[in-house]
Amino acid sequence: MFRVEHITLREIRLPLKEPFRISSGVVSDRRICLLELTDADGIVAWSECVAGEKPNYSAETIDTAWLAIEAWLAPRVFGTSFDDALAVFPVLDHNVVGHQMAKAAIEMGCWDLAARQLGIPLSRLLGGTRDRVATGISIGIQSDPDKLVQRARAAYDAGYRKIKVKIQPGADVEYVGAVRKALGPSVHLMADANSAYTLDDTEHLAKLDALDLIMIEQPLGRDDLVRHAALQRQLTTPICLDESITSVERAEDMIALSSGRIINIKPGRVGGFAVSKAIHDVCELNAIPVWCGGMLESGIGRAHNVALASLPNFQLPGDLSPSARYWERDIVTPEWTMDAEGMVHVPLDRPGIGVDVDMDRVDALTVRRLELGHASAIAR
Ligand code: OSB
Ligand code: MG
Repeated sequence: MFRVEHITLREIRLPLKEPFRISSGVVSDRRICLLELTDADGIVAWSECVAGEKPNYSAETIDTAWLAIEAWLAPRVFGTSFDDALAVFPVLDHNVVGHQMAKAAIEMGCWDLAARQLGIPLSRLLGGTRDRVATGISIGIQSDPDKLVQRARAAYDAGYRKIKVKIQPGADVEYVGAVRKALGPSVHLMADANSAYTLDDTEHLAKLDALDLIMIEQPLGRDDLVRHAALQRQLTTPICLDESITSVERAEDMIALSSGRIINIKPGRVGGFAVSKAIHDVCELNAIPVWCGGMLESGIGRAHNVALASLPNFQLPGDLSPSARYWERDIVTPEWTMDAEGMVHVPLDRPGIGVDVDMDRVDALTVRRLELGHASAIAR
């Protein structure tokens, strides 16, 4: 049983080491919303809202999430006693359409709170069984194939167990082909289009089949489950859905329609851990492998993703790069690292997310802050 008494919302700005370009946009300075949740006993938990600055990946942005949390979502949890963390999502979801990333931020913070209260690692509260999780890298769109090959080679040498290359029309078959040629046939290679194509591109996308990719992620639009099914019938490469899967029902639809054969689970995209676990379970029943995606998280969001990726059906390497891939310095200690085998270790030696938040650094990076609590919820 737990009760959230207070949430401090903060926005920090964290500059990426280098801009990250995908087909729908580019980001260089990450605007990140952090939640610090406190319960009645003074236990403090953390979470991160993964919404970006612009609505290019989904309809949400950090500003819409901030509003949703302040106005509609946080007031629902204050003063409510929850039997367990699974009970939080239905309360946030009832009669609030969308805003999955805002819901997830609160919900995942509640999971950390529950784990800390029980004195167990977040991974284990979620049902995780692994001690280490395999890591892949997601490489943004580069100016030419040679640059991409350089990046991919460096990642392969560093030990990454999967190399994902962002693609868009004009930077696809030739680019990925150059990487396949340079790194050889055994490297686990994939491409992510972030919805950059339509069914008119079927013939062109089918050229990727010759490159023996482990999957192609989200080639078509987020609402295009039927069209993805048509495309999948024309490809030997498995389609993996990302943007399209926003709920358990969408995962079931993908399976029923054969719109794809793999799912990238991002807890932020689906409203948090309860839904992530349900998607994990439905996929396991249907022999659909899943892996944990990333949204350029800070060390706090990464902690949540690593905990989720320790569940059994996370069979493929996740987008869980170490801190140093993104930031000069992360906001947690220890920072996230990867061993020479491309594995990230699941922190199992302490309760909750398993890393400490560097408060001095967070304070220094904070550009806005809002205190939300039980009293203000009643006043509203
Ligand atoms: O499609 O997976 C994606 C980042 C921002 C928005 C969408 C995506 C991504 C990534 C980043 O691929 C993966 C990472 O966090 O390393
Ligand atoms: Mg993706």
